[in-house]
Amino acid sequence: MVASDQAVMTGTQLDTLCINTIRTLAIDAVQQANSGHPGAPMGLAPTAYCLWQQYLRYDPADPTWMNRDRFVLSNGHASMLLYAILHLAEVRQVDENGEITKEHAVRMEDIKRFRQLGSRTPGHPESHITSGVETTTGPLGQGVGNSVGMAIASRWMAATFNRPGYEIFDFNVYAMCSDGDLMEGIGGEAASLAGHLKLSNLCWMYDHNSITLDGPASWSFSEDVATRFVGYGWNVTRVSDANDLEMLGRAFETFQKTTDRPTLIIIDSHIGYGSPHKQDSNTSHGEPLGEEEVRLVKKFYGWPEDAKFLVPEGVREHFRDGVGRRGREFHSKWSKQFADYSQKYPELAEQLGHMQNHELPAGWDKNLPTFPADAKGVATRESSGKVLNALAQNIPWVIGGSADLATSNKTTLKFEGAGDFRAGNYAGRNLHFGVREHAMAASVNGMVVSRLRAFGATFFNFSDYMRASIRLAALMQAPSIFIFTHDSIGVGEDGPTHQPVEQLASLRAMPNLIVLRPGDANEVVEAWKIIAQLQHSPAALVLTRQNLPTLDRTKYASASGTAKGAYVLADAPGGKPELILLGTGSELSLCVEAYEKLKAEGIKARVVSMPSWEIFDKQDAAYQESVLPSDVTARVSVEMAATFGWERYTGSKGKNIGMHRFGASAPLKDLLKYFGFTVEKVVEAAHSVLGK
Ligand SMILES: Cc1ncc(C[n+]2csc(CCOP(=O)(O)OP(=O)(O)O)c2C)c(N)n1
Ligand SMILES: [Mg+2]
Repeated sequence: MVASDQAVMTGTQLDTLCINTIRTLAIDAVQQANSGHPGAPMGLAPTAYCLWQQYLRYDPADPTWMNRDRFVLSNGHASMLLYAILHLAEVRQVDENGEITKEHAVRMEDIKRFRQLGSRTPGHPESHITSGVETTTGPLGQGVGNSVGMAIASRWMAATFNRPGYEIFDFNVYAMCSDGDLMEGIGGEAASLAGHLKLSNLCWMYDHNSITLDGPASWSFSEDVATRFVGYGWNVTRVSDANDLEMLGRAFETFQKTTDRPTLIIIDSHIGYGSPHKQDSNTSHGEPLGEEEVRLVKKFYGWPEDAKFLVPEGVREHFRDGVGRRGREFHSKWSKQFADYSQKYPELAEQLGHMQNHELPAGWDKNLPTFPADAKGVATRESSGKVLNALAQNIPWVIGGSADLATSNKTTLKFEGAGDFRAGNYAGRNLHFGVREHAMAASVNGMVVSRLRAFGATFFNFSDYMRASIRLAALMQAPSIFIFTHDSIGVGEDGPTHQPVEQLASLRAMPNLIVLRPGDANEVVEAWKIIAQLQHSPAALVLTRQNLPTLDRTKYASASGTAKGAYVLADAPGGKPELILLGTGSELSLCVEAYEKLKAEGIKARVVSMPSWEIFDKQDAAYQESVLPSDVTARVSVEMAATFGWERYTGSKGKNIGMHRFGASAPLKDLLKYFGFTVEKVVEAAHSVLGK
């Protein structure tokens, strides 16, 4: 081992003590849980300590402070690093109502119960569980993706809310990441986007420890990361010894002085620093050290070998005196300024208040369009674009864009002043994500946890590229908005590579995601109203490319039923059907046509429009029974997608018309016929379930 490996360099003894406290807390927690990764926290402790103690503008007494710097642990497997820091910095827990409690977010008992049921220290950081955790991480690459969205949010909020003499927003975003984060495609997409947007408020700290789970990183990762990031337009700097606090400090200062580019700090570190037996071996390091090794490591750190979960005297005080005091000072200065600002700009302050709580401003639903009955109709992507434009005018913090398909997705905000978000024009509300679906979704999540209502759009088929980020939005209860158009074989000539089949079923299987597939323009309006009001769930809005008739709502039920997820659109006389047709999206009008035919035949049919399974499933049993009476077992669902799951609503005696293979490249009308999405086929299925 070289000399510099022996101890924390250039700091005081107290610095060393604090750093080794972080390390040993991580070691002990992982050992006690008999599960987790101690190595990364050990190697990264000096970096995290240096950042939090000296540079991060963060008030542990208020983890909801709007202008706090953000710290993201993208290498979420190093969760104990974050928990130890949150514990030592005494970050407070915030309750479900957004109120700050007297409790610490991570108490010693939580550290002792690392990875146990109900603790605030789950295996990977989860932002809805532990205050101070800015975003949920673990799937590598997501956190760095989120950090780009947070940096966008900081820039947008500054450009939108700051006023001369009132720098209300100028927060920086720091993301720690590992080899895995930079190997992942999303890491590259996110870095490319951040460089393009010149987000100089963004700093990634790359733990260059030359090792991954399977063995040396060189087995699978040999590119020149520095050169790659220079190519992305980043400022790249290097800290050749992760234990050198002075060098780390200089790197953070370089970041803070850089005003035209994001900064990557490459930090050369040793995994499991201080664990000589492990660090040279190729065995997995993602596991507890073992009791014997723990003792050796503690000895190496000059720690009492038998002490467990030890926080030596002076350590907490030192944190209070460092990040605690600095944070309090920054925050109180800011609060004074914000009080003045609120006097001078009450409207803006009010907006920020709503934003902070994911609340809607008064008049959020004014001027929403309504669509007259029209047999030729309009594509739901088209009506959605109109509603989105109205909503975004009413809710000034709705921003977003598409992954290079804005013209197709109809997501462009066209009203006066909407503008484009670009390097140099950070007030713009139209984001251009480029062909980077995954980073788009992750950065939308980053904006949403920064309290914007951000949206991202692409073709429905490419939702697969975003799935990992959609899942995290759902898990962390972030009301991100995902807009998907071209939702079926209705795409036509582009063919099966572009025609979604299984995406609806797969998104419906995701907990806490609200999937909405409105059946006509007026259902689109209602769907958007639902989305606007979501506070703890993301939404996937699934829309057509092709025109759909706008149903005559004087003849059929009002689209307001959409609010219940499913509703009776057309009914049998006396509300006593013998048959139920269920449809969503573009197949709704097909059900209506079939209904009219069946009616003419004297068959008592009902049409149920079912734009959202999730919302319908939340209704009480009486409502569900009123829509789908259990004694009516003759049921047919129609949806141009995999039928997987529809049995739940159509039962064992029902029939499901849908897609049982990939689509094909052909004009839409030929596909509809070929795959059986015709009135005749629906009528035929109806006869069959009725035994006629
Ligand atoms: C998307 C994803 N794939 C795989 C994993 C499982 N995993 C956890 S850590 C890790 C790699 C560890 O190597 P590195 O990223 O260099 O982190 P280090 O061990 O050096 O801290 C892997 C593959 C994951 N968390 N996320
Ligand atoms: Mg590594």
